[in-house]
Amino acid sequence: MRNPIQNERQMHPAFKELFHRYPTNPILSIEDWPYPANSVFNCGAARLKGETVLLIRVEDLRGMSHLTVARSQDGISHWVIDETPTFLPDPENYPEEIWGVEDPRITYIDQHEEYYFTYTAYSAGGPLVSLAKTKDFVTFERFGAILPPEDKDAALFPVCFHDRWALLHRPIITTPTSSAHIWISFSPDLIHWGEHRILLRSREGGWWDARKIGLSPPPIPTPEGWIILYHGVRQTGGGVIYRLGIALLALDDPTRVIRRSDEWIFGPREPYEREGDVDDVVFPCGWVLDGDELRIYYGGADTCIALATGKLSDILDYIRTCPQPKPEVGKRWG
Ligand code: BMA
Repeated sequence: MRNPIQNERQMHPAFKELFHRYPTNPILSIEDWPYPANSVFNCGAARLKGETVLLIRVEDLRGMSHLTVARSQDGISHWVIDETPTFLPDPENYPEEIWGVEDPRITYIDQHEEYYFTYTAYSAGGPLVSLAKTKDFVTFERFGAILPPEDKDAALFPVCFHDRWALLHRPIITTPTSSAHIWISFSPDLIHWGEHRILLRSREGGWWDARKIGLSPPPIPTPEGWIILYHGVRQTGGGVIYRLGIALLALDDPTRVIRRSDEWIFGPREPYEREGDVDDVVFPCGWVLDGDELRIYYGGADTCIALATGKLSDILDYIRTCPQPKPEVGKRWG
């Protein structure tokens, strides 16, 4: 058990919070579940017919994950949770799902009038990126594995760039330094992916996002560019800390990073983020934009689901003050 004083750590009053935690967080936890399971956490989010739909990672009592849908009118309370698992692993037809399905990220594709979601399939060879689609979060169509292991933290852009779809994802490169960066790849049909390149690098040394970063929710378009939120993983003597940073990509060319925050903008602070199955983790896979309000749904300590809200206009004001990273041209792959 941690020292409770540590759990109540507050930021300096001069620190301007971009995201405010919902006061009665967590908004969903295992106590709310209609069937026995271990934990509910990282979830994708979407709006469907005026409701907020969460596609939630549920870890069962064997340790393997499936996805279950919860719906709410206000996106905060009175969640109606499917009585049984909504999207179970299907290892007979999709052997890559043998150890479960995890961490969905949902993108509504206007052109197809359907929700596509990437998720992590936990294969015997490691995690990889799979894709499925749905119109209603009741019936689903799988496309199977779209990228081989080890790769995860993937999300689609909702539009094409010069007739090609774009995907952000995070392969692991096994080198002596074992770096893990965010990559971007392109596809003519959402199934076959190529033109791979590194988009955003994990930093080195003492940085909060040294060695390992990964995309959090799918990119959001704004007149100034695509906003991406990503998690950075800091390895410490006491374990890992998952925090969030932000970046802006050019609207017409998502391979171009315009801004990237040096500092993290959100990190574990409250007890439900600091203590759980995996301590010190905030892990959003979904967000919903409603006017100027951005609602972020995140897993707390791999144990519950919490909500934080921010203003898109404040986030853009902040991003404009962030440094412009050097272009990737000529840098090594790794
Ligand atoms: C990452 C993913 C997430 C998880 C996080 C912290 O690698 O597996 O699903 O929330 O680790 O344990």
